[in-house]
Amino acid sequence: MKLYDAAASGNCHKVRMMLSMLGIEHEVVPMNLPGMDQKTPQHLARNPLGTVPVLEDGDLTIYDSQAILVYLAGKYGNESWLPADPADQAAVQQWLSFAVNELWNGPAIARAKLRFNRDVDLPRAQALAADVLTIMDDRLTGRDWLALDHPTIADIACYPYSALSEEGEITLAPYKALGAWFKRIEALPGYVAMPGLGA
Ligand SMILES: N[C@@H](CCC(=O)N[C@@H](CS)C(=O)NCC(=O)O)C(=O)O
Repeated sequence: MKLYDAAASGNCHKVRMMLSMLGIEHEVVPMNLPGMDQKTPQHLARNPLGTVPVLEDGDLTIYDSQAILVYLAGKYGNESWLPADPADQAAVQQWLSFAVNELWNGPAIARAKLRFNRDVDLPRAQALAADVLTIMDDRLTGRDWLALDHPTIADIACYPYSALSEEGEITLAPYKALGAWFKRIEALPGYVAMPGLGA
């Protein structure tokens, strides 16, 4: 299995965590995003959006970190990471969508401005981030995991960009339940850190 990866990418970090937690051997292919490796014809053939992560498993190529988590959990995980029950699946899917929409447009975009000088509306992203982190903190008050009563791919998908919020100059101090959840994720067997995250 091959992961086209960028070390500073939270989306790639989700996949690195899942591969490690499931104990899946794989090769990491580092992509230089400022050097535009992701826009070469070879990579656009893997992913027409020209982004990472991309996973290759034999003849299968998958892009989008959420789609990759669904695949890895379904093919290589046990049912607890992505349950078969439709109501449970919907609960997980809500948070996968939250990862792509709210977490990306809030904390991830604020970080993109301050770490990578992306041309984005920083005050708007930071204001959205505060709303998004409040929603997560409220959800995690009195419960351990986002979607169900055990860890699922919803937790993996939502972790990197919420935990990296301070790189977008969004303080995490007020969000106590969120902070406790970060620690629970970081204690899961197979957790891997990335710069700015975890031990
Ligand atoms: N929804 C996609 C987003 C992928 C994405 O935007 N990846 C970024 C790195 S975090 C990227 O490749 N950026 C380079 C570019 O847009 O040229 C996912 O979850 O994988």
